[in-house]
Amino acid sequence: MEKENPKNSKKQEQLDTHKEDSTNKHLTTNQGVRINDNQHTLSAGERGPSLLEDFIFREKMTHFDHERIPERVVHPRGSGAHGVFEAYESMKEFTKASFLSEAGKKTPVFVRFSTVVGFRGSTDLARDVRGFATKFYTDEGVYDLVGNNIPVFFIQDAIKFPDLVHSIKPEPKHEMPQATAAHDNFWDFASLMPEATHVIMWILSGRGIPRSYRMMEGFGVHTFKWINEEGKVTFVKYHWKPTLGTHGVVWDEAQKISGMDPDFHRRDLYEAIENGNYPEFELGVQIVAEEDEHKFDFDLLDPTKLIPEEIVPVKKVGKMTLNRNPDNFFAETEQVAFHPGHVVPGIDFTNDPLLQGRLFSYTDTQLIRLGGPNFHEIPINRSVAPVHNNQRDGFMRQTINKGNVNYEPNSTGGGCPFQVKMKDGGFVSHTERIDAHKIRARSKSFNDYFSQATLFWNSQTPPEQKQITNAFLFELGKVERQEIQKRMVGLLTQVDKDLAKNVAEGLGFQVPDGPMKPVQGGVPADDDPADYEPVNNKQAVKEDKTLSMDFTKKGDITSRMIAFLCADGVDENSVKAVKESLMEKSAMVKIIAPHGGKIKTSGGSEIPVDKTFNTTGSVLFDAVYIPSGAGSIEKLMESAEAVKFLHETYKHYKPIAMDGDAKKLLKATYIEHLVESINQMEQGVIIKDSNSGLADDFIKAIGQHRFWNREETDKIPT
Ligand code: HDE
Repeated sequence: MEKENPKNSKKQEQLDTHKEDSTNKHLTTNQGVRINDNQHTLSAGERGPSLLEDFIFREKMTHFDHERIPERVVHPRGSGAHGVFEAYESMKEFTKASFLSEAGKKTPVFVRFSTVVGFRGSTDLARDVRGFATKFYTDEGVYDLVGNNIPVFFIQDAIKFPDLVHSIKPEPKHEMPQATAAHDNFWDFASLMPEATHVIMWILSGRGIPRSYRMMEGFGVHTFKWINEEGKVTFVKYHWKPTLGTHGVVWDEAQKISGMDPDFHRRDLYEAIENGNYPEFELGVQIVAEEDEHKFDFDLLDPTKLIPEEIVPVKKVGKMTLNRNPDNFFAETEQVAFHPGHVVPGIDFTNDPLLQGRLFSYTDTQLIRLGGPNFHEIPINRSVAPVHNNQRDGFMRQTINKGNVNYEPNSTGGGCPFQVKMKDGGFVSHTERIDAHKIRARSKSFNDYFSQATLFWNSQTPPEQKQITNAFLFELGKVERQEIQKRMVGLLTQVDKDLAKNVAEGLGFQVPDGPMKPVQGGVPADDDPADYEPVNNKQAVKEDKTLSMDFTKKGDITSRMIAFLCADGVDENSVKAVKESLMEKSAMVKIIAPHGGKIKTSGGSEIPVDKTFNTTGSVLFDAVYIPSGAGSIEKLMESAEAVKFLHETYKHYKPIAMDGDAKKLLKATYIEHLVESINQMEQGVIIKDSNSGLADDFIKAIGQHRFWNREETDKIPT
């Protein structure tokens, strides 16, 4: 892989000027006064009271007392990385945006991935939408693409956002539960907002519990406008496609990871970058000519709909490589301020009522979160394009504006800074003609709530459908009021009859005939409820394979975590041969053993142990390998933890490889009878000698990610 030099960018130079390095430096106060005692408060005698005049103590404590800033009201838990975006070809035909103007053009970026609901310290593996926000430091100013890992949203109008977020956050009475939608308030809201049904299908699929931030897609969600030099408009939908493919974990795993390593995604991103396995995402766009705006079965302005790739393919326009971890989490990842309204010439908004509301909300929220109007001056937020205007003052102003002129037009300042002449570029809004009444209403073209939910359902493989059904049983099973469960299942009857039936049966009631009329929610008081009747089966495309995660790119095992279960007496060659083959393919190998320190091999050499059964578990790995060695296998057979490791790996559909006699370990498990009769390659359990092609088969199996065709996984206790 050709590695980008992480230091090589204008943004990097700008950030470097703000960096502090205390190597070989004295400790000082914030005023630069050197401190010679950082252990004792100034006091009247050794046993006497502290003195108010101790400015060193007061300054240190005051700063500490003010360390926290309000967390984001949504997306508080996140992880960031620096990188570079490189355009594949000129997109000038469609947009004058300079970062897309020529092949090979590079633009520095900062990305923040996040969960939406959980607080800042919550688990990464919550079932949730993931934020995928990218700041492009373009030579024409900052462009923020503030997207999610799911292409559709819960609601159609921004005015419902506070209700949505209130309903999904912990309940106000007791602030429970944390980082989950599985409670009455959310499902009450969702069951009264049929437009949320589509996004719910996505969240309850593997997309809601990604394997890694590096292995999820990103979407701009709304339709945006691109504008070229001639002022011609084209509609676009943005996609980020991870080069490692799109992968998820299963729910049992997610819950266990949350206990074992709540920082799982943060750690994965950080370590991958430190190890040089730079995450890569290709930027794609679905391009729709302006004159085709109305040719779809849904409204392009409706953020609860996607354009099936079957109709409009995704054109790849560039690649983003994340190649550097932030130096300081707070300064960079916490203080970064995204805003869908940060656009550059060549990019414009559509009238999507959700997007329009977002254009207000993001600056507003930064004002409280970052404490004033100068957040654009925080190093991570600074544009690399020069900033000149007459905005002045405010909390924490950093820029020292020279001169006596802070208004325009002016004569004493030579008219500077002056407006850009049309011929010299600058941002020009699309001169869209609007001729309308001022009303509070939604276009009827937004009313089809279910057919894309059905499209999504139909596009899933049977194991994926089973996961979604189980996820409904978990989420709705946590709901205490049966009328809410029933109302939700009523909506599911519009998506798929079998899904509704299976969920109803699992919850213990008869499937309702159909959706119940929204009681109060969803329907403005003096509107005709008939207007809100769902219109099903409008969507012409009935199935789209790109909606299934099973369709994703496979085969690349870069950075996959492989556990080697070993104990004293392991065969050194059996470890070495497979480890080398895996590492050649850039996978990461960890030796897991019953005790720490080193294990003795059958030949008398020693192998350092990376983790013990006390400090790790199968859920933190992508696959497991059992090297041979009679002594080692005997000890593992006696270890309940080793047996559990294997059970879980099988239950979670992950590849297992065993070198020759290591298969004796199966005798201590519940899976022996399952493994005996299977086709090894088809079900990802490879038992052969390490010198007869085991590593190659194992690598192929890991590249498949999961083996959903395994049998009786429900019956395996873990
Ligand atoms: Fe956001 N959203 N959002 N959102 N959003 C915020 O802004 C909001 C929506 C998204 O890593 C907040 O700086 C409204 C859709 C991401 O810092 C806030 C509406 C999409 C992030 C806000 C939406 C997003 C945010 C909270 C409905 C996908 C995290 C802190 C009208 C396209 C960015 C902040 C980061 C954050 C408002 C809907 C993505 C309150 C009002 C749709 C990735 O301003």
